[in-house]
Amino acid sequence: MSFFQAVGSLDKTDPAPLYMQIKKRVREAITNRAFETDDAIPAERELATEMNVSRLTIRKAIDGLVAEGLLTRRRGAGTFIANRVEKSFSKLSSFTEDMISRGLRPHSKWLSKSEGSVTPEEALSLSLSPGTLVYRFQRIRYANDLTMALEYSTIPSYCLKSLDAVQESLYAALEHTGNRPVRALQRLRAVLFNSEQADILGINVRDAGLFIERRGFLADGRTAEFTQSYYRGDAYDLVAELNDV
Ligand code: 16G
Repeated sequence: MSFFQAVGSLDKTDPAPLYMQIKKRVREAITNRAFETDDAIPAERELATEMNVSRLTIRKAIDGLVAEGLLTRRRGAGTFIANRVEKSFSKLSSFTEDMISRGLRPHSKWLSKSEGSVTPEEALSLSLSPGTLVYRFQRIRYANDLTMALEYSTIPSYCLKSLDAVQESLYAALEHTGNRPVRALQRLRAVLFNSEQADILGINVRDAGLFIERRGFLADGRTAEFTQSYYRGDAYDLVAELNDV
């Protein structure tokens, strides 16, 4: 599909400023995966002619999309689709925050919510004594309407008011009770999605994924979360800033 087909023509009766309309169209096309990562977008002059707007308008729209991280400019080469979420591996951010900071709308679908005593395996992962009550949350995570990840969280009940305290964001609920983790250990490995996961995410069996396990801790050292996330490999780049020791 050509860039202009994917983006469509502008609605001149729409009262929103033209650069905002262009941003919205391009953002939608990107999140609907109409382009391949690294596809070049047409030059400013061509965009201005085809869309019948000034080059200044085009530049303003592109600047905004670059700032959102959806497009990248490469000196001397042009502007390209940066179709992946750059997720910092060194920040203790939440899915909701990661999406909002990119101008995407986070959304989740519940697979299940339950409470019960820790299983022996969870007791080990969370360093809890047998019999402790935990809440379990299983969610499909979306950016706009696109699946991004599958997430399975186990939270000790001392961190939340109730099972229903978690609505859209787990971290918002933890923060509400002063129990947002302040430190975490993360483990990452490459996985291939099995057929059940692929079905849920609407992708192909054996597509590549990133499995990230996070153990989050409170300031006093108690465990606040144990979450296993399966992120779509085609949607994420993990980025970390490294400093000399
Ligand atoms: C992120 C975290 C996950 C956390 C979730 C909370 C990673 C690898 N994982 O996905 O541990 O439970 O955010 O998101 O970053 P929420 O506040 O939007 O529910």
